[in-house]
Amino acid sequence: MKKGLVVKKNANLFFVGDLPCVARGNLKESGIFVGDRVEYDNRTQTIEKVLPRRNLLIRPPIANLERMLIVVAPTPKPDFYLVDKLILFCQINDIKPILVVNKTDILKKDLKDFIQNTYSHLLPIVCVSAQEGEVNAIKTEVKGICAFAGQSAVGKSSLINALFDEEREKVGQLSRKTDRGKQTTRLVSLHHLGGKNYLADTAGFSKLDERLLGVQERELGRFFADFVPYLGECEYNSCCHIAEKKCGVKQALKVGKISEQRYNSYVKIFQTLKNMRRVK
Ligand SMILES: Nc1nc2c(ncn2[C@@H]2O[C@H](COP(=O)(O)OP(=O)(O)O)[C@@H](O)[C@H]2O)c(=O)[nH]1
Ligand SMILES: [Mg+2]
Ligand SMILES: [Zn+2]
Repeated sequence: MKKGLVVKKNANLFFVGDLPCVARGNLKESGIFVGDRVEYDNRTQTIEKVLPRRNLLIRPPIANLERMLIVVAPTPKPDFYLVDKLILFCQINDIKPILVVNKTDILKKDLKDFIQNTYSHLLPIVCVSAQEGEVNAIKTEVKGICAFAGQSAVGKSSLINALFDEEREKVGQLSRKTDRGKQTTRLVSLHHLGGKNYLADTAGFSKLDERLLGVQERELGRFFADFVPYLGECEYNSCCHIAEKKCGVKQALKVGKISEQRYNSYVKIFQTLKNMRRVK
């Protein structure tokens, strides 16, 4: 029996590398995902077994994700609330986040400075331009199974095409309103970048629903890596860092050690989670 990686799924066919395979009779097809490591018989082209996973994401459907490359760009107007939600999602699911700033050909200094000041202490930042073909900085960040995430039209598909120097993903189609429906159902496939390194283009993370975070609002603070050093200075262990008087996080915000962007995202996620629980 051989071991391999599912890089693409097409109806009932699973591609283990280049080899199209079907699932063995008692294996549910709905239980095999792109990113799964499997045991397969290359003679009968049958997947016999799915090996244990490190994680499994449902939207987009992908297994064993190790790194998420969160893409932002000057256009469309950056949604840093989405960036903060994606970073949080990575923290919760033990995925390493990386920030990719695309379209540096039109990037203004103000935005670049804001991104550096807000995020450089939290995660690696790489600056690229799919249009100019300056994308090599991404390659060093792709280790294991990785996926792009971010708003529609920031250039994720363009980056894939620039990285592989051929048209592998459709560019621009998502910005048309009529194609909105397509983006969430689109299939995910892993592009091989050499060795054990793979990169997926995804559209499913473009609006991360707070419900998918799977945490209670009171647990949130410890998933904000930039809050953690100050949690010990809160008066109460159960501090929400919002209305309390003696709060390490609010003090750090006041003296500029925590950015307003990050704090505002925290409050917004906190309130959203709280309200969701109320209507349940
Ligand atoms: N100026 C500029 N435009 C880009 C760059 N990369 C992508 N675009 C444009 O951004 C639009 C959306 O690109 P696309 O790859 O479809 O974005 P996606 O929705 O994130 O996959 C297209 O019109 C691209 O031509 C870049 O580096 N610079
Ligand atoms: Mg795309
Ligand atoms: Zn506090």
